Amino acid sequence: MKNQIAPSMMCTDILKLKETIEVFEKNDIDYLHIDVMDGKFVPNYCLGTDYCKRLKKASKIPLDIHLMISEPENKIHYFEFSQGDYVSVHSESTNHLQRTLNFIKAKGAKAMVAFNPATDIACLKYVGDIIDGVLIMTVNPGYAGQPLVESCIKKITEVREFLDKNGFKHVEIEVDGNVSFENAKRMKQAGANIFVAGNSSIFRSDLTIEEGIHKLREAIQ
Ligand code: S6P
Ligand code: MG
Repeated sequence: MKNQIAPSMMCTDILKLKETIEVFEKNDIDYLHIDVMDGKFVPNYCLGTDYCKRLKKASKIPLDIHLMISEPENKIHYFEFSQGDYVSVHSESTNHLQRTLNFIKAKGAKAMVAFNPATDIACLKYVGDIIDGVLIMTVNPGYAGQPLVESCIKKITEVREFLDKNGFKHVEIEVDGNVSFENAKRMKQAGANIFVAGNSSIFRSDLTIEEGIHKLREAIQ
């Protein structure tokens, strides 16, 4: 499975957004990871519909919209996404997981189910046939720059094994939260192939974004 990098847009310097996107394009970045937070499903507020719309116009890099919102089935139609984009929905955020994933697929985009660190993965049995990806949160969602929840490394292995054994080998695994160079290596070994890059890798004060991308690529080779 192809290793891919999805920079977390909430970690970018908003005043340097244009230059940052140019660096991503020059370095063949795979997705722009957009954290959408509603202050309810998670304590924080972050990015939204207009931001997604503007980025879609500004760059050809596909979006990876991470919905951390309550009842996404009632709000997802406000977002613009299409073929090539990923949209992830938290299993804990809705009573209508399958319906919401189907809505994403009907738009031609790729659907992901997301799990908080303490959430069981049992629903994969019922949505495995719809999804293109599983997003494993390796920190509790809401903030960047948090420490890794160690038990989530084992969860990556469990998810990969479940998918492979049940006819869903094509389903990708994205990891999000403290994907440092060291952790990325372990996450890759456990079965992840899409890596959300934030403050622990490409947005660090001791490296340029480009240097961070190169170092992360080396780590997940
Ligand atoms: C957290 C959010 C993430 C963060 C990312 C930041 O709620 O979903 O996408 O932006 O984890 O990366 P880091 O390296 O600072 O943990
Ligand atoms: Mg995220």
